[in-house]
Amino acid sequence: MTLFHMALEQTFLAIKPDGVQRGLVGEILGRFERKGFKLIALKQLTPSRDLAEKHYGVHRERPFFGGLVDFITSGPVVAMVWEGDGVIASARKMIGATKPLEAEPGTIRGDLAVNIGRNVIHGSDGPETAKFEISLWFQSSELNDWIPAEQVWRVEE
Ligand code: 3AN
Repeated sequence: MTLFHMALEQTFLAIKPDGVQRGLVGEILGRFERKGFKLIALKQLTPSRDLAEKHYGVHRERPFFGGLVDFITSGPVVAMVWEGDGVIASARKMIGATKPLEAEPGTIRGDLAVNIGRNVIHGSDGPETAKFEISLWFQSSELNDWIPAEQVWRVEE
């Protein structure tokens, strides 16, 4: 049996207050579990304004920034780190387009959302963003390093 380590990526995902309020946490977690990604960290928190403004810093000048920060700080968010091959782009595909009406059926937003300001979930859009967002939302001690039995099957040749 040959064992080797694949180049794994990590991404930051967050179920926004609308997803939590609508009882979609289990549905969303299940999609990433069933896909085969590995859950590295998970917590529920109501973000501070400071955290939200840093997270959405690139949108600071946009007209919707104030409303976006108000919304994301309005209640509990489920923050997660997921790991896997190509997980950053794959999670974005599974999430779907920013505008839910443009998101394909089968995606989270395509199936579960209609409103751009209430689009259920956030996912990092690239490797640099993922690194920044993981370190913004989590302490390194909150990230769990573990090997699912399934990964041992996958690396067998
Ligand atoms: P995504 O979440 O798909 O990466 P971004 O990064 O362009 O999309 O936007 C971040 C968040 O800002 C979106 N998830 C959405 O909630 C909100 N947003 C983006 N564009 C608008 C808009 N035109 N009006 C209201 N909210 C918006």
